Amino acid sequence: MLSLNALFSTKAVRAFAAGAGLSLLPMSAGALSVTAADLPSGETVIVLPGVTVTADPSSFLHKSIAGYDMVGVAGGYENGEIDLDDESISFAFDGPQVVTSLDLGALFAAVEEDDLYNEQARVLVYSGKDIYEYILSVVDGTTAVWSGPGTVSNVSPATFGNAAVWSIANPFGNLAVDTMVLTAIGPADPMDYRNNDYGFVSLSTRPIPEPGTLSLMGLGLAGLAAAGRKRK
Ligand SMILES: [Ca+2]
Ligand SMILES: [Ca+2]
Repeated sequence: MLSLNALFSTKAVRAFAAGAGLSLLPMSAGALSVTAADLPSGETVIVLPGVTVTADPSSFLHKSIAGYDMVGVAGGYENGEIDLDDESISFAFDGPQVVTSLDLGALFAAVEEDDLYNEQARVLVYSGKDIYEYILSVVDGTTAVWSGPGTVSNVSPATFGNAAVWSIANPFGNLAVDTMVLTAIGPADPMDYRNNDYGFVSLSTRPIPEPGTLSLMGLGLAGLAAAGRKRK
């Protein structure tokens, strides 16, 4: 069976909707893709199509490790990473999105990059009035655990000389995400303040049809069905 999105994007539905003078504007938000390259060093707020990205409390700063470009926050305990000095990078979507992938880097296994422990990343998600917390925990050089739905895979090993990049597919399931915030979580040893710092590599999303769109789509599908019957 076709998903709603697949149905909605079929040419027939669009053609019918256009013919009936129905607006498909909410789809114009479309799927989003953000990479570190979209967030230049020195900037604090970047407005991209469909999403506004903010670095706090200072500016974006890039870091290149083993050929992987990632972006964190300038200053704090570790330049160019999101660290425990109350740093964050937030993604505020113009309309709710389902996040389909999230890639994070510089999350190393214990003792590989001066960290005493396997690093962790903390991701907060705002959905309507609810706030959810998710944690990515490195287990070893090529294994990590994600506390949410979806699956995490290793892109670059979490060992010295590599970039410790992890890719999480469908990290929040079908949750309608208004805002996603990348933050650091306290380390097991408060003295090891550089533990659990990391960088943003990329994300991608797909839009959630708004209620108005769904009802329009219902009209469109009904019309399509009717048109189909007439042709027979
Ligand atoms: Ca920092
Ligand atoms: Ca790190």
